[in-house]
Amino acid sequence: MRIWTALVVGVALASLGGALSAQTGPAPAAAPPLQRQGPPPTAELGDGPWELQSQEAKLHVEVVTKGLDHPWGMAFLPDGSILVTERPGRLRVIRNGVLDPTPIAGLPAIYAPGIAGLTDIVLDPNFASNRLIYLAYSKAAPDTPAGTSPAQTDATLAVMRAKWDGGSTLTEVEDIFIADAWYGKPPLPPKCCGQGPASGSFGGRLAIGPDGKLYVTSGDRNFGERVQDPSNHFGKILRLNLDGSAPADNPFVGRAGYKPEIWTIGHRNQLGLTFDAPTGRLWESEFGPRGGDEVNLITKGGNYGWIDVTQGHHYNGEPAKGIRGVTGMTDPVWAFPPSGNPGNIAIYRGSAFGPWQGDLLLANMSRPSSLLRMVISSDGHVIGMERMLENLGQRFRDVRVAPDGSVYLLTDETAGAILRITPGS
Ligand SMILES: [Ca+2]
Repeated sequence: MRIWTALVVGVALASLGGALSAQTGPAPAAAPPLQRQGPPPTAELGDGPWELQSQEAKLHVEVVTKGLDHPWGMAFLPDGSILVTERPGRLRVIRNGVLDPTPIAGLPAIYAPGIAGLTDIVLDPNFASNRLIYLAYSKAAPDTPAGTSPAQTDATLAVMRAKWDGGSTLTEVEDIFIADAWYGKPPLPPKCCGQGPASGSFGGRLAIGPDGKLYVTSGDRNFGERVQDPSNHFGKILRLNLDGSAPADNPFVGRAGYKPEIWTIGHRNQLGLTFDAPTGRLWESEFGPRGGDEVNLITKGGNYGWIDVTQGHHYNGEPAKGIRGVTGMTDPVWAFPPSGNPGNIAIYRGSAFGPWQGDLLLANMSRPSSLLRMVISSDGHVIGMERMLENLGQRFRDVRVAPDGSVYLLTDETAGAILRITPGS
């Protein structure tokens, strides 16, 4: 078994050679030319099922539903149902493998231009008894007059809590946290580096830690100049009590000029976040600028570099101040050359795919994209990589390991799907 495992990792590494050396070699001298043409259309997803051969397992891929609009996050309920968010601002439920055609009512107003909107969902650790759920979303300033265009609106990231009794509407809906990252209403300040619009880069991933705390990714809003300033929530990972307050043992509590909710600093747009229970590690994936997408191991109080340090290129070709190995900054475990377009991540722990134990699965949003399986060494380095499901031609937003060890994917499409992967025969 041990010999077989070593052999398989060797094969995976062989296919990875060029990319691995790019992690330690010098950065390219000049930015590659920026392609400005629109993305190619995504292929329509067939009905499946598909039987696929991957490096270490046969895969049976089936469609659970194709009836979702840009699904973003999902949560498995104790009774086997699945709650799913749709980015435009709807919460859906799948019972016994069937999508309820009626969205669950009771959500607050959601600011949803571009890639903003309703993002992630997690269940309270005591959901079975208290029925509480947490949702991240982007929110317009409360004083915004009705009918104001999104481009004229200040917005930020918020986390709401609600009770869901399994029926048609949420109750006890309240914002437990609103990020101090209001931004978007003109006149906008001048910005460097060819950064994108204020309606992008909200982050919005959630994870509950083994400590029972709520971890929240708060993106840089394409205003990277604010990220290294710890007196705001731009480009941070936050750690909250379940009522939205800051835990007393957060790293910067009581320090002048620091928001007490900050767990880590120096992020751009973190769309993946997951805890690995056996190791206690917190993993994160993050959109960087061109060629600077990252997978990070998150440690308390760390600074992950953005906007000063990146292995990518700024969109206007301006060089970064630092690339890697900068004192005081934590380098990524993995930086994608040239681009990874990472969605959510999951560490595989389950019975269905034995050889994948401890591997990092990453939902990838290139066109066409893949489910990446990254082999992780015991000390937390990437030592192998496999791309799967590229033949389906979809963009993958979310990946989760279900309680039964099967793997669920959300496609980031207008006719968005849930796919379920079980062992093939
Ligand atoms: Ca970084």
